[in-house]
Amino acid sequence: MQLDDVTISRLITRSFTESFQEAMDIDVAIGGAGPSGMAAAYYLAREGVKTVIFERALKTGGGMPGGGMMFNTIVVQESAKAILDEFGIRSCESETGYFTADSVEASAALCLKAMQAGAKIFNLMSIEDVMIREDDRVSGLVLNWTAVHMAGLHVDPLSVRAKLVIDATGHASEICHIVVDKLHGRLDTEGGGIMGEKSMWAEVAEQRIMENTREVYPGLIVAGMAANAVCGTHRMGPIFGGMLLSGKRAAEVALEKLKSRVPS
Ligand code: 48F
Repeated sequence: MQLDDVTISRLITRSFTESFQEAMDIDVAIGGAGPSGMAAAYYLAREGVKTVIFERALKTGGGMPGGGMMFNTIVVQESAKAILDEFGIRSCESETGYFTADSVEASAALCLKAMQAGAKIFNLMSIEDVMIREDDRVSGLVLNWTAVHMAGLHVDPLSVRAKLVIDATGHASEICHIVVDKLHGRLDTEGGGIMGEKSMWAEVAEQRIMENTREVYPGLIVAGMAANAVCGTHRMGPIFGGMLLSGKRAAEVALEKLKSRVPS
């Protein structure tokens, strides 16, 4: 069989368009394919929830592949070891009782498992706005190509509708920022706004992340480092148990909300 360049191009554009159309009306839209977003996607998709991640970068993994200061190893505490095992991520127990894992393997496993559970990831797309309707709840995302942003082009975006949105955009907590900056929305945080992350303190940061992982605005759940940044808690650096546990927790919160939601 002769390889035809145009057939290849047709297949790519048709397959992409079909998947993107599928992604336009979904249960949960997740901003960011870092560890917390991909863990959340896995736990949602395996329950049959239509879940899509929109990721700005070319590659998935967020801050995980970089390990600590480019030493590409992550540390995970005992409480999250079961999640490493569930994703098939090999780890080594150290004499301190912490586990180490290869940060590249961990990122790849999170991505593969989330997708094989049924989640879809669109890379190279940036969330630039949220969709809000009369009930004043986040009901979708507004997207554009990252390349459009990088080139500073004036190109209008496209929208996707979602029953729930998870902000897993990391330190920048970009979706929460949109809600506060554009809509002057009051978040469920101590001061009603984005409290801002505090300096590195793994012990406190990893403890608080679970209570910080919650719905902070109608229709908007916050996960991972964004949860700590929004709630004014410390950062934790290259320990990743909290990211995995927070992703799982965000999925549980979303599942509860979806169950109690009145069908529209
Ligand atoms: O930063 P990131 O890895 O977030 P996370 O899941 O994990 C945090 C850790 O990596 C580390 C840490 C923990 O130990 O402190 O930093 O909370 O992944 C966030 C992803 O979101 C993407 C970004 O490219 C990254 O891959 N992202 C950020 N803003 C947007 C976005 C946006 N507006 N649209 C789409 N993707």
